[in-house]
Amino acid sequence: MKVGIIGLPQSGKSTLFHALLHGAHEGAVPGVAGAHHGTIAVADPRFDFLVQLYHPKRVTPATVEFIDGAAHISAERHKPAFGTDFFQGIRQVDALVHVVDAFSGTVDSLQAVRRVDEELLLADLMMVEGRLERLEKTLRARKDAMPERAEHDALTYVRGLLENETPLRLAEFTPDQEKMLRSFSFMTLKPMVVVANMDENRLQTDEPLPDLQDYCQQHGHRYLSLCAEIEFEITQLSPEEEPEFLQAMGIEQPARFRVVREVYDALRLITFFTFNENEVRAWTLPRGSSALDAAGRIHSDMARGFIRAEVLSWAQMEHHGSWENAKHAGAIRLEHKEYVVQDGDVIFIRFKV
Ligand SMILES: Nc1nc2c(ncn2[C@@H]2O[C@H](COP(=O)(O)OP(=O)(O)OP(=O)(O)O)[C@@H](O)[C@H]2O)c(=O)[nH]1
Ligand SMILES: [Mg+2]
Repeated sequence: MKVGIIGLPQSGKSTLFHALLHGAHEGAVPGVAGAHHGTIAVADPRFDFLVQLYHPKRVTPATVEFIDGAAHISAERHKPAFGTDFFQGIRQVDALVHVVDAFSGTVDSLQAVRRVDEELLLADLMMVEGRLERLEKTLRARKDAMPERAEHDALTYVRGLLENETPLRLAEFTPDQEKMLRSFSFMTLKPMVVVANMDENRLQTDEPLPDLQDYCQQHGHRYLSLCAEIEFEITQLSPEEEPEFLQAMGIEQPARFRVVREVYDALRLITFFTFNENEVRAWTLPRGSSALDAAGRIHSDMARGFIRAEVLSWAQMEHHGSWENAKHAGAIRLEHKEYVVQDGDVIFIRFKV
């Protein structure tokens, strides 16, 4: 999964990026000037619990790739210039983290978020108009060109939405429309987490930016506030120092947990776990996926030869302390293909090929 970090110049994108990486390796993004990326293991106490329990030879956590600086905005902070290369590095990301300066006192954070949102909307509108023009040319020549007609109708609907300043993530589409629109990688269709980058001294006051929070709610953005600078400091601490520092700062969880959780929620993703003596592994699936989807995620043979899934809910896993105890207590369920996988399920697929 890829997440693009965007925002106006000097809003704290790189500071947050490094806080999220938590020392993980970073590299330049080929072909995108100034952009960096890095992949982190998704921190998950449930995963750590399983690793402690089974001491497998190999551990494979879920991962997220973050890209910083791919959305290129030049010029000074009050008059940002969105170049034609603005979207170069973020077209293909799954979600956006939008960092806004709420620390310097010189930026109206609501306006800043609006400004970038407008730009994303305009980019979608331009793309739609370009495509519509070409479709109309085709349709003038061949009135009965069917797939073109359907695409034209769907894009006309999309254009109407965008002209009304409705981000596409708020719109309702039929499954057919959704499928057709996927190839456009529309920016306003991407889930977004707005991160208000707070001044270190205002972190502990509650409900700091109600206007921005309202705006986010109305536009389908997730919202969270943090102080990127402090989050970066946290990455410099030893594991022993961290809890004390967090407590002193009144931070319940560091950003690398919170941001990733919001992104997962925004993308409607869930995690399930598998284990044996060789490997403990976390897997990511769209919410609503079936046991058969889970099997297919692990191996196509498992999906083909699927018999049953043995499933232990995370609550039961915690309650019994191990798979084996849960088994003795009869807490492991046998589920069919259609079973809807729940976040945190520990799954063992029975299959035959
Ligand atoms: N006080 C304070 N300063 C911050 C915070 N986050 C970032 N800064 C400062 O803001 C400046 C810009 O931070 P960066 O992380 O480089 O911002 P950026 O968005 O990556 O900047 P560009 O890549 O140039 O657009 C730096 O001087 C940071 O030290 C914060 O939470 N509090
Ligand atoms: Mg930067």
